[in-house]
Amino acid sequence: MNFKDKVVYQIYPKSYCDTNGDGIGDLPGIISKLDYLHDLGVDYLWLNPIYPSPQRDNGYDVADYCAIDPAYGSMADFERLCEEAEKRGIHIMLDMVFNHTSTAHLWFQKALAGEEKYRRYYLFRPGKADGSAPTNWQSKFGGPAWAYAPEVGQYYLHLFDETQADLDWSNPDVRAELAAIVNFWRGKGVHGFRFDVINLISKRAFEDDPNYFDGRQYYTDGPHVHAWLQELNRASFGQDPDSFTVGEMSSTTLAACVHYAGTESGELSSVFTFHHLKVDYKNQQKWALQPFDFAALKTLISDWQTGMAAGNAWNALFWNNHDQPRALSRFGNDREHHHASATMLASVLHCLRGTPYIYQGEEIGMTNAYFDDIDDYRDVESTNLYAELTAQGRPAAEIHTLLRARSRDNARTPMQWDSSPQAGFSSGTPWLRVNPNYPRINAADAVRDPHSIYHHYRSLIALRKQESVIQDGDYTLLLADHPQIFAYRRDNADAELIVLANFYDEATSAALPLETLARPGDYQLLLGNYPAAPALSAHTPLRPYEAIIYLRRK
Ligand code: TEU
Ligand code: CA
Repeated sequence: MNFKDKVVYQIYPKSYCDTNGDGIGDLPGIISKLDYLHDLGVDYLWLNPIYPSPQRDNGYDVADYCAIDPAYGSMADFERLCEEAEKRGIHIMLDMVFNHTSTAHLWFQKALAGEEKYRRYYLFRPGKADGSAPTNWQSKFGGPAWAYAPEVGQYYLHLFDETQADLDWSNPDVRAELAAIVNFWRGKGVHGFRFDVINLISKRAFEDDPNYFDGRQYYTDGPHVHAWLQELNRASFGQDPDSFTVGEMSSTTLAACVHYAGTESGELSSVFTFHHLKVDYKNQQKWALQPFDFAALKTLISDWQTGMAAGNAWNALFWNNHDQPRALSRFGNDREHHHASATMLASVLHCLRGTPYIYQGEEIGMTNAYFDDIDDYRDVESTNLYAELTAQGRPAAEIHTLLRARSRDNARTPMQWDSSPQAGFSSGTPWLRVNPNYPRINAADAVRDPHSIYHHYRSLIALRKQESVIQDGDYTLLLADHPQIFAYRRDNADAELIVLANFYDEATSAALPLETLARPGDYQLLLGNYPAAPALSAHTPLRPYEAIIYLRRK
């Protein structure tokens, strides 16, 4: 299937639209918004997990892979969602959380009850001679990555929360179960799959980590990961010529991703990678703040653009998801330049080579939540951090600064539909507070205003479908050393595209080396984010956060 002209929209079901007033978004709510999504022009809807779950990690702790959590609706609702979406030419993409299950899953319960078959589904290991955990690895959510199960007399590995037990993929029964789950959903007409932290499934060895302490070198891009993905592909989605898959790759490398998402690899269609979203991490630490490193951002995006193309592999393109603070609040200016910075970020991303993802609310310029009360937070990672740093004696104000910048709840606040109470998300009390800026930032206003951020996204989606150069053109970085401008060229047999974007509050100008351009007069303005964009010249002026896309047809 050709997916080069497709755009994916990510829905966080819990926060999208609540139709029965329990404060939790649901499948009927998504169905009620399909016309909105169709008008936007997206092709796929990736839904975060909707399976029965204790919700300790908002559904990434799956208790049953082949059912719908009653909080979201029924299987009949899901089938209706698929049908109604397909009627509008939209496909559903489901989230497959296969590195771990919830400890509430029947498999784990049977393991605890002493069934040998199921104990072998997980990574139970004896403690060290002194009774301490088998290795010193740290959980990604803080604390040790091993928990002791007295029922078994051993520890089990959990790279995430202690209620998320890692599966043992080296057990062929496990791999067969997982393929059967994909096939179950294929049977419902699902063609799209997103695989959660799929590059962590192959553990290299269970040893103390002397270097980084967290253990990631022992399980990231492990020895069998490619073989197991190829096997899963053959046993499930690879049998469907219309399948489209994306793997979430944690702390990976370009070389590994060329395999994961290589056209000829028989693994996945595409990958999510995160290097470009760590440029504001001080010393690679999520909970240490620094202004984003613009030079690094450009280099990373460019290296992945050219490296994946050279390897004949395909990338996902995204600024936002449910785990990231809002990019607009992070790389833009969500106060004085709300519209310009939101549309600039969108323009830069949507003209790159790869599949663009729009995370719910991004298309209307939703911002970080900026909560200042720990009771407003729901995410286990945030509440764990608060407890941990408080215990270390860090002042509350300091911890709040970190959470306001980095908490995953920044992205998870309810979708802002209109200016009615609770932003039109729910008639009850939302599970997570609505951002108080909804009277100003909401979908109803955005759809009405032809110059809104929403309409800019619509135009970008339409352009990808119209212009083959956006789908498959070669990428070249321009003005590599410019401290404010991200500029690049896309080029194929049909056309040449030039994108100029100012990432900062101050005006500047793009001095493109004229010898690299065909006659400047040949470039037409395709899309700008300010009224009256200038023509392309040797010194194209750019206002704060201005982004301009030019096209030259061949
Ligand atoms: O996330 C994987 C992951 O490692 C991160 O994005 C993580 O949330 C972040 O590093 C914490 O700082 C995936 C899901 O997207 C996330 O929501 C889940 O919590 C996680 O896997 C476990 O299933
Ligand atoms: Ca509901």
